[in-house]
Amino acid sequence: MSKNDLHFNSKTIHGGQEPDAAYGAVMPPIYQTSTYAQTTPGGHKGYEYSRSGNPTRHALEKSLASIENGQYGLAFASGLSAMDAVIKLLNPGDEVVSTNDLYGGSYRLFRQIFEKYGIKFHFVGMEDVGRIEEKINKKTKLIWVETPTNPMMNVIDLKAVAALSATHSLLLAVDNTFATPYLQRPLDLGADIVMHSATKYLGGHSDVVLGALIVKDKELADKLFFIQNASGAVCGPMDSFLVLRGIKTLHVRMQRHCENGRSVAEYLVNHPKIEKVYWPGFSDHPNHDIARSQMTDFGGMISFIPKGGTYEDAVKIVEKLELFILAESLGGVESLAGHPASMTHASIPKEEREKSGVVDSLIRLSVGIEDARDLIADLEQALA
Ligand code: P1T
Repeated sequence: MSKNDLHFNSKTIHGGQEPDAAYGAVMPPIYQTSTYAQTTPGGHKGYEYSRSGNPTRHALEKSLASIENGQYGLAFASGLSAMDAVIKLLNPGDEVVSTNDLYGGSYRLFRQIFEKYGIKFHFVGMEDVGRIEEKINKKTKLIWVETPTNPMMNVIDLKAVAALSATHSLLLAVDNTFATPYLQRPLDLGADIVMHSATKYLGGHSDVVLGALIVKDKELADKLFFIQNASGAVCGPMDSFLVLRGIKTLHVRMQRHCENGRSVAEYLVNHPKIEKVYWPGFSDHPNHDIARSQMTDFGGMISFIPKGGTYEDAVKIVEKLELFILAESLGGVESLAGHPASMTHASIPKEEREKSGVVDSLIRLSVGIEDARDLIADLEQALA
């Protein structure tokens, strides 16, 4: 039986995994070593230096490839360092078309690091795929998509973007952090590269920072492996172990995140003090049909705006929440609340961020896997 032919809920546990060769350990040992003994120069057992390769990281990389239906997985020190490796595929003068609504740190990496090296970024609302085409010219090399977007929960039609990308012979990279492969598998829809902040749902327990890339194509994988080793932003063995352990329960956690997400979204949308709730599971969400067709459920990320909301109103609510912890990040077992304008998206200029809807009164929730009744009770008291 090939472990790569298993159903998703088995691949999370077995995909790419074998008991450890030395003693049959079912979980790979944390190979906490920087280097490996050689019998003669070049005479080693497959590993020579832990920046280039480490057995614990390798076990994680094989799991990542398996759950995203890819061939090659690469694990990095953080989500941003995984993105950094993708942009290093490009050369000065190249152009990128990116989602306009995306994690503030991704925007900062593009604008404040890579623009200095002569790479140009266009930010467009990709709900209308035609807007991407308007920005494509001879210098365009890459389309960068985040879907669902952080924090506005727009859903982008990956098949349509992949078709456009193929027509123009571009690379298509998809940040699959919010959805995870439990909900959507971009490589199956035509993407070339899947990226994760594994810090979030893949790790799942708010105890590790790690990033990932997954690809199918050998030539592309080789270029990325070269950058991973040459630039050196690798994750350590302990962090690799933690994410590998997290992935083993991804499917059960995601199921509950989705159920609780639905309960919280439906509670909020019926609340008299709430102006607007952004969650792709609502039938009147502008991209609901695409969400239904490319995702298996709608996830546990929700943003909302209180009625007549100001910056102060939003701050008052997040400060009053008790079970929802006010914190950056998302995707852990515990529920978190965030204020994007002052936290995760503060590095995007106000004018730019408001164009995509990230107003001062917006609140973002990462709905955890607690009992939904307790989460709703917490929101009830905070909104009272
Ligand atoms: O934090 P890091 O592991 O480097 O990943 C960056 C990143 C990339 N892409 C998306 C969609 C993300 O949400 C993130 C990190 N986001 C947060 C910390 C946040 O609270 O939104």
